[in-house]
Amino acid sequence: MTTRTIGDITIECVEGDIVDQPDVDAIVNAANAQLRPGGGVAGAIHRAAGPALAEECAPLAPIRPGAAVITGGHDLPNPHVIHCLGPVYGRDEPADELLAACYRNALARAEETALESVAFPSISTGAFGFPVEAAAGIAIDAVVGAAPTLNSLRRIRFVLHGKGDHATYARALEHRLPA
Ligand code: AR6
Repeated sequence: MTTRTIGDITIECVEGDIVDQPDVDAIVNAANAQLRPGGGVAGAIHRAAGPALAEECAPLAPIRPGAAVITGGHDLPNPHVIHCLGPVYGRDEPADELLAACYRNALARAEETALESVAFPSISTGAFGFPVEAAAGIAIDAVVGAAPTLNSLRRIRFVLHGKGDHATYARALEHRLPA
């Protein structure tokens, strides 16, 4: 695990599975516009949460790239899920700004609900094709940039699938907040 603190907020990068983070108040979904179960992160979250999650999501859809909405966690160990629609790389522009907006809007939903902890996957870097190196820099910049404005959040975790993505996010965090 790679960890940095900024003010009283801890930012962590861990290798793991987004549906296996029982100690956080919300996990973030790399959703589709219709907020339906899909592949990747969305598939894993809907499988673990059970069908009631899709039922709660239906009236909130569709959402636009960069947007974030919050629901309950249903059968997940987490009380909440925050669903973000990342940009499809090469189609939704400006891609960098839309990706940053996902992270900022997810943090805003968490703060509105007075959450203390949230875990993000690497939004847009799977089916949506965003290059992970660039996405990691944008994600870390967005979270570190928002940190001074946060009131309730104390812990923000990035959960990366695989050693390569973990190393990329950890490097971006170390670069943005040198020890
Ligand atoms: N835990 C953590 N990371 C994961 C997990 C997991 N369980 N599963 C995959 N990843 P993606 P996107 C990584 O495709 O690019 C869906 O079909 C994965 O290796 O889930 O935003 C939706 O329905 C990759 O690095 O999200 C949408 O249509 C990253 O998470 C679309 O894909 C994101 O991969 C969203 O595409």
